[in-house]
Amino acid sequence: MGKSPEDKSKTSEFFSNLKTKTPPTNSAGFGGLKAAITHAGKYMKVADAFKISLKMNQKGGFDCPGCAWPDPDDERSSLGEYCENGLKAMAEEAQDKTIGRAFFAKHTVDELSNLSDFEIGKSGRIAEPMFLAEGATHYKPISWENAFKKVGNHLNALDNPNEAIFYTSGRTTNEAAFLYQLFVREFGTSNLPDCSNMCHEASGSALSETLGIGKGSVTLDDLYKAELVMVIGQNPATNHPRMLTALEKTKKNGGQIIAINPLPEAGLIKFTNPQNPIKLLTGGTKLADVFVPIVINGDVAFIKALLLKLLEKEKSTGQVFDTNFIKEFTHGYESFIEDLKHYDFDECLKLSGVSKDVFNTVFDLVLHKKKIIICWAMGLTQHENAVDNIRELVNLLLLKGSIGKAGAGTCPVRGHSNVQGDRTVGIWEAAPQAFLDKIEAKYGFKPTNKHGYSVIDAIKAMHEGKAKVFFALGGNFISAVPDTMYSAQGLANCNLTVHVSTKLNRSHLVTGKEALIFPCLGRAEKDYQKTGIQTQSVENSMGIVSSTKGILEPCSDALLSEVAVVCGIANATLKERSKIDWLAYQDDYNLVRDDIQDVVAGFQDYNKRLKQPSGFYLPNGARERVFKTKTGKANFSINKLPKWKLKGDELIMMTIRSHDQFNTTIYGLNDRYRGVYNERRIIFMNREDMKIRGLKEQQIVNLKSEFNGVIRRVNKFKIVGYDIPKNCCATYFPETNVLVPLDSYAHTAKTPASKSVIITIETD
Ligand SMILES: Nc1nc2c(c(=O)[nH]1)N[C@H]1C(S)=C(S)[C@@H](COP(=O)(O)OP(=O)(O)OC[C@H]3O[C@@H](n4cnc5c(=O)[nH]c(N)nc54)[C@H](O)[C@@H]3O)O[C@H]1N2
Ligand SMILES: Nc1nc2c(c(=O)[nH]1)N[C@H]1C(S)=C(S)[C@@H](COP(=O)(O)OP(=O)(O)OC[C@H]3O[C@@H](n4cnc5c(=O)[nH]c(N)nc54)[C@H](O)[C@@H]3O)O[C@H]1N2
Ligand SMILES: [Mo]
Repeated sequence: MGKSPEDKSKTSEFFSNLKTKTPPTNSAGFGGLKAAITHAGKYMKVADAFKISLKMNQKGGFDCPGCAWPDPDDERSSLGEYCENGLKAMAEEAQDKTIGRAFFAKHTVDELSNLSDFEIGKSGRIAEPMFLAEGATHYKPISWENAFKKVGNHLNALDNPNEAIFYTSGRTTNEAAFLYQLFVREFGTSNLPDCSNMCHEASGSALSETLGIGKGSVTLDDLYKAELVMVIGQNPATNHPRMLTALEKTKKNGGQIIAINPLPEAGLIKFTNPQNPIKLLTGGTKLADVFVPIVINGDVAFIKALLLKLLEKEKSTGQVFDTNFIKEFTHGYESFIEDLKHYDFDECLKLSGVSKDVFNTVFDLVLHKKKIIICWAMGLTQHENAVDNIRELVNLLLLKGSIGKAGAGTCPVRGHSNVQGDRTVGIWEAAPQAFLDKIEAKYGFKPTNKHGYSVIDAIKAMHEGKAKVFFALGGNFISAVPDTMYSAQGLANCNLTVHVSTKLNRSHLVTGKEALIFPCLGRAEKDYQKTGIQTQSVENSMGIVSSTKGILEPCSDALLSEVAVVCGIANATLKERSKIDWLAYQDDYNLVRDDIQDVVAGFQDYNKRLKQPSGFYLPNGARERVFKTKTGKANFSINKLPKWKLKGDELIMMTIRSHDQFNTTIYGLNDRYRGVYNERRIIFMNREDMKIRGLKEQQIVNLKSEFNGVIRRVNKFKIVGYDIPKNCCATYFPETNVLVPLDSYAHTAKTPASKSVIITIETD
């Protein structure tokens, strides 16, 4: 009898040798460079590492798959526009170890699931397509042709196209993503959940409603020109290291920075640019002028406190708000102010957990600034009231007229390198009718306008037996989603699960009755097709579309590009009933871009403009003060304080990334900037909270979450006392995804609330 899907989805409960040090305040510098080079040297050929570091994010080079931070339009560092974690991401992808039939013959699926995520990832790049038959213990090789047929047969055997789910992770390029959604829509469904549903969906919802565009409004140049940058709920030193170079420039130009975060994250406080040799020697730049140690989910309360004081000052001086902007460009000001007046300043400040002194410093900084940028990431989007968090920030920007002018605006810092582009070209379970009409006009079939499943709905559908085929273009679904046990059962209910992947991950081990692994080329690899080596394109966090072209030889001859996989499946599934010549696209990606330009707004002359060294900007209404909302104006919104309350010994827990991981890919077991070494099964706790509960440093505890009467548990975590506000705690994602309730998600956006999980600590 094999292991149950739930057991296979669990991360292993063994400990390494936890060591802790006082966390540094500074980031990058020599330590960062050294860590990057040592890491790359361990897993890839030195010559390849060197080649990669010089070409990464250069004009005409390839786009780092590490994050979505933009590259400077003009000057780029000759030392390479990369960072420690970008190089680590590349080393993972370009590692020279491969696994194929011999590896899978040696290890059963059950056996592999006993490994930690760190070990699974280190197995190597997948070298050939593999198939797991019903009831089998081992994956076996399969030809591409037979594999495509298998997918086609399963899809065509469904009673209804809506019984299939097509997930996307955000590394997929525009070309592959466009073809994928086109195939899914021609097949007859809009079940296109993607990682964005778990990431910035709340930003998209809030920004579309208030500003008429689900993306940020600023460019890098705006960041350099801002008088004030607020960085909220984001840990750039680890997750967007090149952002710190931009913030360094903000400071140099006289701008100021406020960091709002439960943790005093290194780098936000001080940063040494690894590409500036003088700074390496002199010890870096102080970044944040003020650090606000907010309690988890205290953001709406804090911003409301700020709005209340600004309103008071506006009433007495008339010089705080941008009244001309408010009159000309906004809607809903009066009702917003009316609502705001009902709140009590002291109560809001108390809820935020911030001291009066820190508040006053922030208030003085915000009061007279006219060019404000607010940057945020998962610390704001992964709560039940995530949409409110972001709308409240928009209220602040609108009052200050800080939108649609140089040095001001919204900056949701995106995660995956092309997550924004994927949505732009149609990976959307709720695509607008105008987009569907364009598809119909171009291809002559009518795409369904019924909204498809988002991630949460997809999990429920699989669990309830309403979905039978799960297909993933990239990603690691089982480890990324909430409520691991419930989700594992959902996947196991499927007849077929398919993953297009570069590397082995847990989702290949928690399978449907049958399973396929499709190995694909990574970003750094050359994509050889009939018309030569292909170029692809991606869109970064600031709406710039640029080209990316691999430079290394593929790690195996049996790999296909994602474009070729999608074309192969579309061809094998739709056959004569398709109106599209699928196989033509894979020979020449220029043809895909010609189609995108006809269907998606803003892509005119796509092939030509992609040749421009820095790519091109997509249109952005908010940047021009053209607000495409229902009212035709920028909308103020009314947001309430969050309702949750802790009972008894409960704590509120955020699940965060360590410095040594990319989402579910674990590079190593250290979290250098937080002073943690050799271990991931830890819980960061406030030292007073530990004392009250009689808990000691490094004590082993179990964690329990209770939501709507359902209890979820995860065992064996070591306590690390940390500088975190009282009643708050933090653990790493994905080890504690088991505790995140499926039904706890952001209203409107359905982003899982993985930064506000209510837990209790158990000792046995
Ligand atoms: N090296 C590396 N780079 C990455 C990734 C990676 O895993 N590794 N992941 C990529 C992806 S997909 C994404 S989405 C981004 C993620 O980038 P981040 O959002 O920076 O990642 P998280 O670790 O989730 O960090 C959330 C931050 O928000 C804070 N926070 C948590 N709750 C709250 C709150 O209630 N209020 C406030 N104000 N702060 C809060 C946490 O202390 C933490 O500093 O990074 C991208 N880049
Ligand atoms: N508790 C908790 N859960 C979270 C989060 C959190 O903060 N807390 N964050 C959420 C967020 S922001 C996100 S974005 C999701 C991430 O969810 P996903 O995007 O699903 O997960 P990743 O870990 O980024 O996916 C890694 C896998 O992608 C494959 N891969 C890598 N490169 C390529 C490529 O070029 N092509 C293909 N086809 N495959 C490739 C590799 O096999 C690798 O194992 O997780 C979410 N889950
Ligand atoms: Mo993300």
